[in-house]
Amino acid sequence: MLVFVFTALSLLSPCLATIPRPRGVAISMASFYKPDVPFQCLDGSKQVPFEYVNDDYCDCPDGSDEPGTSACTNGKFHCTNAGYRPINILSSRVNDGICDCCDGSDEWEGNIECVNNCKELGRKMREDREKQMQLQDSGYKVKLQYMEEGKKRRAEKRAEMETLEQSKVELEALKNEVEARKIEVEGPEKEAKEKHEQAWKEVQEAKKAELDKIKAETAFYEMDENKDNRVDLVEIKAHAQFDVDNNGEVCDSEAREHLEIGEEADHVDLEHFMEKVWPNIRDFYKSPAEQEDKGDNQEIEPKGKYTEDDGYIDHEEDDDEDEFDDDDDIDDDDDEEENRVGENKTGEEEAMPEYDDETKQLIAVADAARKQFTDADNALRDAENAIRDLQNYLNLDYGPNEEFSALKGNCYEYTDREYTYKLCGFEKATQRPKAGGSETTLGNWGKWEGTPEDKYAAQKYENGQSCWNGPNRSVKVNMKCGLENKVTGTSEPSRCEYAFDFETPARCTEPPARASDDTHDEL
Ligand code: MAN
Repeated sequence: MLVFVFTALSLLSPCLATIPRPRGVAISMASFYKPDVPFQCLDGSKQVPFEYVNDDYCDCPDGSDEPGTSACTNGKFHCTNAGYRPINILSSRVNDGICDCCDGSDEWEGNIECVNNCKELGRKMREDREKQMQLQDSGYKVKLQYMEEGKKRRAEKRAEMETLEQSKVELEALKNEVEARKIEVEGPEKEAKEKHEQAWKEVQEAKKAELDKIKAETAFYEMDENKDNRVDLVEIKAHAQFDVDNNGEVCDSEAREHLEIGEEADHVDLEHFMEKVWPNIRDFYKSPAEQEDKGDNQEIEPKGKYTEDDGYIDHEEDDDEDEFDDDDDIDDDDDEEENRVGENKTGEEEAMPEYDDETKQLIAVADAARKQFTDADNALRDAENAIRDLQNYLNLDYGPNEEFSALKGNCYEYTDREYTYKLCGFEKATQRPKAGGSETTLGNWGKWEGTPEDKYAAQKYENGQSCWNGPNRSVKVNMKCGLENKVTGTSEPSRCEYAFDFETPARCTEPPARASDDTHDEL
């Protein structure tokens, strides 16, 4: 069947009205289909008589001779769709019983009745477009504010940075100055403290030596059973602790060995005892009371001595006063029973006496210098930290006009069935199970990752917590124009690789003038 219909365009456009066109041909292609001349297949492969166009027989390899029928499998049918968008469909769909064109022109045989809903679709399209324009319009206004604020913020940060760089130089100089002063005054302070401490140590050692002497004398008189101011073999043999070979008795040689005397002697006097015997036995010597296991906790105190002239004599208190033995000393008590070197009455370490006034003064000066140094050091560190923060801010790319800086320091949440996701702009993205549990870092700010033409279409947050047997988590944030900053959706397209949809005014563009409307091109 020969099908050849010309579309009348005379009502719409006087210049196009003169070009009739076969069914299924777009206006732009009408000039290739001239009724009076043979038709040249559009691929240039051959020429056929014009009557062959739309004669329901496929002549051209590219199907261009049958734009209005389904004869060629590779042909294209053009739907004019007046009031909506013109489209090309595969000509195999012509008269296939399905309405593909909104004007119904593909079903011209009438096998099915198509409703022309192009106008309705056109209206809807214009409404959507209008909404989009309004969105872009309003969003762009916010974006302009973002741009202004972002630029201002960058300028402020730069200025702040300059000021801080300047004060850093000053703070460094100050720190060096107070450090030198600190070193200078710490020298005399150290010297004075060491002098004081050395003196204290010497006193302690003297006291210890004195106590040891008392212990030695006590031991001597304890062992001197017959009180003849000598310790002889018999007396030492009475002490089982000198039974070196543990055979149950202290034999002569063991006694002599301990007394450090040869075969010819059988006793020692106090002087020999103190010098030769006591150093060897002081660590294990037990008084008779201790030997009987009754006096474990008894203090060892000088018990006095017998002299041939005076009988029993008490040990005197120390004769020499030292610089630390003043009246206030905690150990300076009449009740000597409980005094021990280095310990006070309660058995605690005896505290070193206060420094003298001169040393105290040196310490005060050094303390003040140390404080000045610490303050200067802290101030310098604060400045360095602030500079680092500013540097981090300034190093980031907030878009061509700083518009994305509005996202910096702000977080946005989105909750789906299982998790609450959070995006903190230019910082990180996290995931927290709704049912409770710890937060998982999905990624830290990485880079812009849009297309080469549109770099700011997406952000990448990377190096999040590692996925079991998988990659470190990461998030791609796809950004589009919206009236406010918000995450509008999240997904995990592949395990531990997440995608967030994010709306922000920063992505809105200045809408073009509203004049153009491509629905009218074939009206
Ligand atoms: C957690 C979540 C999921 C992720 C699995 C991988 O359950 O982070 O999103 O797919 O770990 O094991």
